[in-house]
Amino acid sequence: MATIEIEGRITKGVGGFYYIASSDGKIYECRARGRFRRDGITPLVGDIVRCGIDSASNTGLISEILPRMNSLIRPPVANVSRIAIVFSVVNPKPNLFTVDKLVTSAMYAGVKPIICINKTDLSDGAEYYDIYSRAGFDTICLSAETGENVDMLNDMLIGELTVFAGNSGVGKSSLLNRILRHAELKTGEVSDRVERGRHTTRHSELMPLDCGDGYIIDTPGFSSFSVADMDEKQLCELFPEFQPYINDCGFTNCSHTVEKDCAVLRALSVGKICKSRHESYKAQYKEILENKQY
Ligand SMILES: Nc1nc2c(ncn2[C@@H]2O[C@H](COP(=O)(O)OP(=O)(O)O)[C@@H](O)[C@H]2O)c(=O)[nH]1
Ligand SMILES: [Mg+2]
Ligand SMILES: [Zn+2]
Repeated sequence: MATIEIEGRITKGVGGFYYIASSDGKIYECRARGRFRRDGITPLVGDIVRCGIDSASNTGLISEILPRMNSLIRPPVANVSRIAIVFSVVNPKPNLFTVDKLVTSAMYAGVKPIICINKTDLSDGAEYYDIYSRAGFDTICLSAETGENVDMLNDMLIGELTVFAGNSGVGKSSLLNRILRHAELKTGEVSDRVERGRHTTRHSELMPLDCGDGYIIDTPGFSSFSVADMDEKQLCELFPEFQPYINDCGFTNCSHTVEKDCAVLRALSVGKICKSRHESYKAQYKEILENKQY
């Protein structure tokens, strides 16, 4: 029995089987070696792995997981390089607290967000574009309905492993149907509810970009990451637009919420920092402190 060594990426995991896309364009079905379980290691979708494959059956065993760049808990996926945070200008109208929580979670995971302002065929997204582009994020106004600027988003996904996040109804599935030629994701709120129910037994799956270089992960209903163990002192570091100011505050332990001699609050008062972003900062700061008390 001939065994060949391959290296590839886990694109799907179901019931102890992992599907590995190797650079030769093939998909191999593998199990993990018992050693991983004994060591408390679970291979994740997104992992780059080495496997020993039986060339007769094209199945085999994962022998090694290469070091991870990062890993998310929900969805459970490793080596995420971008998080596309989707919201719509209307229907549903944006909840910037929710958006900013996702932005902070992405920053905490060390992943650069792409802010996707969808449904701009229905209403101008300029107000939101201004907030997020000025804060230093890659920001796109687009429409899954008309296709406007979808190619711009597409270009940003090349070579990346991107998680799509955002509330139900904002148009994630519609965008993915535009981006992925072969995708036929269900759209609309009713089917979304069905999908969510089904998702409890379904596993995350990477979908390859049409160009072959890059993956998207489809996670129905997914809307927030866990920031449970974050320290409130770290929080300001996750707001890129605060960075030019935080060293000029009067107190070294400035919380940038109420202090008199706070350079962040000064920048806010002259409009150099957007109000909604600072409101979100204060709300997140409070939430972290409240969670700490238990
Ligand atoms: N007018 C308009 N409607 C959209 C757009 N994108 C999505 N929709 C609609 O919004 C609803 C929810 O879209 P869906 O893709 O299922 O959202 P998801 O829950 O985030 O996956 C559907 O009825 C879509 O047809 C858009 O850019 N413009
Ligand atoms: Mg959907
Ligand atoms: Zn301050």
